Amino acid sequence: MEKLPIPREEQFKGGAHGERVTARIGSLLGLAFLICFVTGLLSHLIQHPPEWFFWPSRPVWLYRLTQGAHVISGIAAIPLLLAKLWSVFPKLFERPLVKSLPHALERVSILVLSGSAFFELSSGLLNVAQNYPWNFYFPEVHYAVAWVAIGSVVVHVAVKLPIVRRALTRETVPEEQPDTKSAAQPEEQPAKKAEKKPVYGFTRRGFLRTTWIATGVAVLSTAGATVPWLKDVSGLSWKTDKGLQKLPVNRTAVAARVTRTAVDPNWRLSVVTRGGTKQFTLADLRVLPQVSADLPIACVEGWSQMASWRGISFPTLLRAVGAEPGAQVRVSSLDKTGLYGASTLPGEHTADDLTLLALELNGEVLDVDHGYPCRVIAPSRPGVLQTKWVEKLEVL
Ligand SMILES: Nc1nc2c(c(=O)[nH]1)N[C@H]1C(S)=C(S)[C@@H](COP(=O)(O)O)O[C@H]1N2
Ligand SMILES: [Mo]
Repeated sequence: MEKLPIPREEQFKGGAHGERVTARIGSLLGLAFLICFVTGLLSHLIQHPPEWFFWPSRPVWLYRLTQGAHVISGIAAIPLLLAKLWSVFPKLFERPLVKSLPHALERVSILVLSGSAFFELSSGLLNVAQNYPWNFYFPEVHYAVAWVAIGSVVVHVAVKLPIVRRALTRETVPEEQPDTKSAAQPEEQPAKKAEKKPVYGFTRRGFLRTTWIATGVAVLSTAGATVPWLKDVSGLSWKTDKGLQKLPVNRTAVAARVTRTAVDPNWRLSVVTRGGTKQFTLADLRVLPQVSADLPIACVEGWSQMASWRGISFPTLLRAVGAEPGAQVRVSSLDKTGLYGASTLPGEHTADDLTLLALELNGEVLDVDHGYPCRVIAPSRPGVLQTKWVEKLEVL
């Protein structure tokens, strides 16, 4: 069989390839990755807090903001990554394959970088689509590979810094007017006059513009999952407010296998303190002082939405059992089969009057899918920690 000819690097002409394009797109991609990494790390720390970690309970939308930034920067990074890979695609056909040891290391590092970046973006995307075609526990792997990705980004940026600087300076300071800042400029190689390329496909500007537009469209069409005023724009948004009681349901009572236990008239809330255990019926809870609060659910799976909640504030509840607000509280659910059947409220949150054991949502008694008979709703917390179908609180 005849072999297909392998293309040569020089055969790729046109504006899509070249260091100026790569550097421009790369800078934005780097920024997107940085935002994604920092916000992802924050989310991880909130869910697995080490001793030294502190996360405030106010403003109530703080976690919603950081998680929204995580999803949006991740979505934006997808077209940017594809465009950047295409801009450097010819380098794949660079020959000889390996010129020297540093060159070999560089190529391997780029392989690791693209692989981990691609993995992070695609696994994140599948996660928001709530489609899990894998058999590993998503958050752990997504988190571990994030370190590989950010590490290789840092190495990559450090190695490419001279090229990036050269490419970006050439772009912003046209050769026609070298007098302006030239004194401050480091010595540059005489920049090659931009040669007129036989352009088929994209011009440089055209490719860049297409990249920015694709990125904008990707963001606008999905960001409505978390940005309220984009709800109507985002056709591809994965959650809407059409859900039960105007809030999406993340895991239903059927899925959590609590359909019977949640509506059992013998249900009691146990509150365990050092002094002993107190039990509350739903009627007992209803006669405690109730407060209302508008708080968002900000799901780590990429959607977030505001809702009106009503219930007993944690400080009130803790005082009712003789405990101090500000103590950590372990929350357990009737849901024993899932991964999110328990959570721990930090002291910062149990001292906050807006942290509720909610009985009502948007003016109605909680639907069983939203956590009836009662659930936790706390300000500035990831959705996974807003435990539904609560049966036990332990004051630690
Ligand atoms: N017991 C229990 N509580 C839970 C969950 C769960 O699976 N089990 N899912 C959590 C997640 S991931 C989210 S985003 C919120 C969603 O709340 P909602 O379904 O009422 O919108 O509930 C949280 N509480
Ligand atoms: Mo969630």
